[in-house]
Amino acid sequence: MAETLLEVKQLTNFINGVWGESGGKTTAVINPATGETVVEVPLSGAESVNEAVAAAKRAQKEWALVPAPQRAEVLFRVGTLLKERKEKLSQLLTMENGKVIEEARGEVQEGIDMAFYMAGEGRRLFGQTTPSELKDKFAMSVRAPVGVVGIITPWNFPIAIATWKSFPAIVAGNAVVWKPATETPIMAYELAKIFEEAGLPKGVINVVFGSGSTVGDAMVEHDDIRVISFTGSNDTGRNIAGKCGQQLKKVSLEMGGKNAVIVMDDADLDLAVEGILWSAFGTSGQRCTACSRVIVHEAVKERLEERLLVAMEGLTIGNGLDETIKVGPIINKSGLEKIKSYIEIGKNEGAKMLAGGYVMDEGAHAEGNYFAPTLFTDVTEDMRIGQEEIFGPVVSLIPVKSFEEAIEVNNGVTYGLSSSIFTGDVNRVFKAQRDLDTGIVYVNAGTSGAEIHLPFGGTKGTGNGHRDSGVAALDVFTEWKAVYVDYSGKLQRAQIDVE
Ligand code: UN1
Repeated sequence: MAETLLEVKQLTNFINGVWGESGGKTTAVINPATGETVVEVPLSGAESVNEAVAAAKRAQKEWALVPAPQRAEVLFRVGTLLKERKEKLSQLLTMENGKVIEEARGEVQEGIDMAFYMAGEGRRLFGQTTPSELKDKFAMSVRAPVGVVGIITPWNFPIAIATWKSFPAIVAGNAVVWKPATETPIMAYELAKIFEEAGLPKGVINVVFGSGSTVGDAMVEHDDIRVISFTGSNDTGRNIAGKCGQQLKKVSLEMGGKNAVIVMDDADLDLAVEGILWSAFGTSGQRCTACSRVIVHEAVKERLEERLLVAMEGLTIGNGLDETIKVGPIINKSGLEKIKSYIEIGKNEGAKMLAGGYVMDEGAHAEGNYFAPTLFTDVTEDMRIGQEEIFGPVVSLIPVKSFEEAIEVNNGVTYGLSSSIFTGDVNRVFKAQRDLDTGIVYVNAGTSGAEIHLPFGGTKGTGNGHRDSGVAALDVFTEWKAVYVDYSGKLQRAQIDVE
């Protein structure tokens, strides 16, 4: 199947508008549903990063001079091409990442939406005018591009997150060096081809495939990259932040969550079950926004458990290319091992396992990385399974006695990405949106499903105050420049010559 959708057996870097030669060191991209090799991806060295940065630096100077509405024209064309190729891209996405085809289509749609949304920014990129304290003087703040930006994207949303970062960077007049995850490089290859066809000048986007420790580090350490935008693991993010801090380099981090759905005693339980199922087991729990805790009022705990268990029985697990499958595989063997280890941790901590908890490796599941959707109950706040990100289809029920306790438990983790509450009480709705301490809050919906025109990101251990997506993304990829134009014809000193 991959052969018919993908014309190459080995991907190559895209630097200065030129596709590299095949050969050199590579690693295999494995379809997590079947164990088959889909394509080979290069493991580039630091010299490729140097080349890409040099190309980006040259290209950026010209690109920044192109009027923003014209820069946006390229994004309109990118959006149109993404739309035309939506089905092909979705199939390839399922093959490299494993997510079920319906979700893959949703993810490509996120990229299409982002293209048209950010293209619209080409006619806005709003700055501000402000009165000057002096006569015959004009003051304004404009958004200036930062120059060359480095983006490092994860395997769980290989196209959506890449578009959240590259589109605002490009429309704002920057050039990009992009390191996609080696597990899912096909989306990067396809998106780079689309940029090329859409007429983006050479060097404005450069793709360098390779490992975090070589390519990622070289990007982080390169003096000419002025911003790093990273989505991925907490350890890597902290490491990047440390290095960028030393170099006074701007860094935007998005590093996961321990997101909870709160189910109050007055909740519509059937709706809550649907919301939990979708956000806990969609993408096999491999979303930063995945629900991995359910904080449930004790009055409805048993009823919720019963209904969840029934609903979980209806989850079909397998190759996501089959339209009837609801839950796909785990990205790789080490992902599976991590999930397995948390099952042991949960059991040892005394949590009660009501369903799942095992690797599925028989029959149709023999070749892929499948894990049975798992439900723990009687989890307490202090347990590791209630605190740490598992990144798999494992959800922990934590019973509470009141609304106030639910909020406290929700906020009692180191992460702060997304939270949700199911309740029919309007007062609780407004209190919850104020008191839940995450960057994203849902009412009567699960914890996932962010829309591209709103800010995406979180508080505490999730990030460092920046946001992807939405207009807020422009803050990452631009510098505010204060511009004063004095038309009085004389020297006017601020603070001093004020009458
Ligand atoms: C992520 O998991 O890092 O809100 C991104 C959502 C998706 C994006 C998730 N739109 O679940």
